[in-house]
Amino acid sequence: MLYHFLYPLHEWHVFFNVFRYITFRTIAAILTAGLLVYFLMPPFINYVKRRQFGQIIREIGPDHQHKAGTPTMGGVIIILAVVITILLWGNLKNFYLWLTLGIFLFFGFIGLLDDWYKVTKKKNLGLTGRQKLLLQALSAGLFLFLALRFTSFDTRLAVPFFKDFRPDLGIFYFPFTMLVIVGASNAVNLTDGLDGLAIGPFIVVAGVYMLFVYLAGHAKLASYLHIPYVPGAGELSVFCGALLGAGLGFLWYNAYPAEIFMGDVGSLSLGASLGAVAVISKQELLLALAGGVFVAEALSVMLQVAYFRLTGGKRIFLMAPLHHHFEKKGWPEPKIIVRFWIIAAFFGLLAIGTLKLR
Ligand code: 57M
Repeated sequence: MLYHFLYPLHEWHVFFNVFRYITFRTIAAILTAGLLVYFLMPPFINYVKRRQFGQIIREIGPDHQHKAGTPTMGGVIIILAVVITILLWGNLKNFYLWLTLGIFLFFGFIGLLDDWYKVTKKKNLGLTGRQKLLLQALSAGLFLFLALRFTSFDTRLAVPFFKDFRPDLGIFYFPFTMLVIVGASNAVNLTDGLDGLAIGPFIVVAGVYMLFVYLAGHAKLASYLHIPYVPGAGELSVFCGALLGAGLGFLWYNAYPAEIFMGDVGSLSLGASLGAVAVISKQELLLALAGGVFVAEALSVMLQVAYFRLTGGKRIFLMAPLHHHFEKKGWPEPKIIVRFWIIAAFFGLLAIGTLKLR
């Protein structure tokens, strides 16, 4: 909004020219979203405590009983902060911005239903796993359809390290897009099992895509770096800035010992937004590298379940997802969390490093 009101004033004074720059608005978005979460979270925590929307801890698995009753659904404030920030600093004429915001909100809504069902034990609200996956897949399909219909977006796949190999997936871009967005959403959801364990790597990946989507939307830089040029994608840098800022603000309260959990409303929306940005920037495969921690966590579950079924009950890990394995090995929670952050930082740097390997 500020962009639309203040940028035109540059004819009156050159200072207002600054509102045109994506870089300026991205930094403003980081600060705005971070401060909004920082100041809005404490009253929300008090509200959740008053309403007793505390986390229910399941019996099986590593002992988390001491966490029972911890306020959850902090993702509601993350979403609120990101929406306000985008309305303030985004170029609201950018269709990719609305598409990505739509995915962010829809996945958040699915997560909110789940969280609400858990904290209020209202059976009728809980979506089954299949219903959730179907809704998520359909929304990802609609996301791609609208991008193909109303922008210059195409179905050619960009492959990291191979600058000239751009296969056109055609109709298969739909299942591919669904896999990226639904996969990212559920991988973040699985990872969110220790204080700060999901939001730390999320901040790293949001930062990596803040850079990549800016470059993808910049004709000269995209050409120089041999990455696909996606006209208009640069505006999503402001969105990634809002995600990063809100993530930093949330980490302030989710850091061990957590005062609040993000809930499925947070993990599903945050993961899906990373998937959506990865698709628009045509850097989907890169997400598997930048989000290596999320991939490792999701993979550990798939391998554990498959091996369990194949061997009639044997396990590869002491418990999946991966963070539970280290808990079972006796690693203190803060040590697991910070070590996952360190690995996430390395994956993020590797992802940025691929820019020079094309
Ligand atoms: C998402 N949710 C946390 C919190 C957070 C197929 C199977 C692998 C699924 C998986 C599962 O149920 N995952 C759901 C993980 C939960 O966190 C809540 O959920 C939101 C995120 N979706 O925001 O509201 C618990 O995690 C802890 N937590 C923190 N700090 C945080 O900042 O300590 C969360 C955030 C919270 C809190 O204790 O209650 C979760 O772990 O459920 N299932 C599992 O992960 C289970 N694994 C398992 O069954 N493994 C089996 C098979 C199926 C692979 C095996 O290895 O043989 C484990 N999780 C739990 N208990 N809770 C073990 C059993």
